[in-house]
Amino acid sequence: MLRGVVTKSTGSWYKVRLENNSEWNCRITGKHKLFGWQLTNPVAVGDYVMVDQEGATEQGVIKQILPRKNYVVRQSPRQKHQLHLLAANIDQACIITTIVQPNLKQGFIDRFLLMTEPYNIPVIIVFNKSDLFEKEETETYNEMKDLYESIGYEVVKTSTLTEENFDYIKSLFKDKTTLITGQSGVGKSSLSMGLEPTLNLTTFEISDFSGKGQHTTTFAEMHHTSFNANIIDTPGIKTLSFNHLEPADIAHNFREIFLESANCKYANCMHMNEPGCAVKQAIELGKIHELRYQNYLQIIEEVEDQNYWERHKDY
Ligand SMILES: Nc1nc2c(ncn2[C@@H]2O[C@H](COP(=O)(O)OP(=O)(O)OP(=O)(O)O)[C@@H](O)[C@H]2O)c(=O)[nH]1
Ligand SMILES: [Mg+2]
Ligand SMILES: [Zn+2]
Repeated sequence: MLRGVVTKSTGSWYKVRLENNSEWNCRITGKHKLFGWQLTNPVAVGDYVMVDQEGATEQGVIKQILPRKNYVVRQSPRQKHQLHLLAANIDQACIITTIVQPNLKQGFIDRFLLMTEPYNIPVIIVFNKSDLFEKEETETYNEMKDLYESIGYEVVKTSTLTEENFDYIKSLFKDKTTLITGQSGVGKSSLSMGLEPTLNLTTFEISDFSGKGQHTTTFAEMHHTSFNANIIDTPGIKTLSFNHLEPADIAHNFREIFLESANCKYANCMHMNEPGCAVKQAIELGKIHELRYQNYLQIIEEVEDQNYWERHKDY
């Protein structure tokens, strides 16, 4: 058997880069689960695997998935009761977002952070298309930068047209494996290509009508760059739901809310209407941002609704 890393995942076959740098197309057999949940893709980009050659050409079968140091997993958008692995064994994640074209969806940032917090994966939030920023957009950017930096995430703006901060972003990516994520049309593939012009990825004009992306990238793929970075370009995410989580998981993974909750009167405080809630007090004092709390409440509500229907579905 040979050891390699998965560089592309389509859900039915996988590209595996072996230690001698050759790339094989591989399939996998058997059923694979994560915490009893079925996976739409048992192997993720970034997974280390053992493969056996199959046939004479560069084809193989994945026989074993080696233990993961971390992974990013979401509820499958198509199969509600399955999980989808975005990537494994990453050093950091980079959320690409925009203020305009498409409009900022701050809730998406908070939802994405729920997937990286359990493993304390460092996150860089990149605001792309800074060439389109006018006064109002710059103000929004500064507010977002203050908010996310205050809770410990790196925030930087860039533009694939002006190449603002490209050197800095390259220095952040160098010697690391970075998962690039974000909604469709924000410029994930454009940024990967801007940083590494030898890459040849497909990008697409966002539709003028809706301002939405077209979901141009369809499979996750890891690219190695000349400045020794592994960049994982991924398809745009439409929505992120968290059926597989409990309300307490949400409370634990909003970083600043969790920190403050040590001071709540009740150990199991969910920061709704309980007396002596330190989180609500921190919001009033401006220590916790109201937008983060609103997103927290909304996700808790979704998860609770979901759990309710799950428990009662047989009646
Ligand atoms: N004005 C401006 N347009 C940009 C910038 N970066 C990317 N674009 C444009 O945004 C559109 C979408 O870019 P893509 O790189 O395909 O976006 P993506 O995030 O990879 O989209 P999906 O693959 O669908 O998830 C293209 O028309 C790009 O030319 C930027 O910095 N400024
Ligand atoms: Mg793309
Ligand atoms: Zn509380």
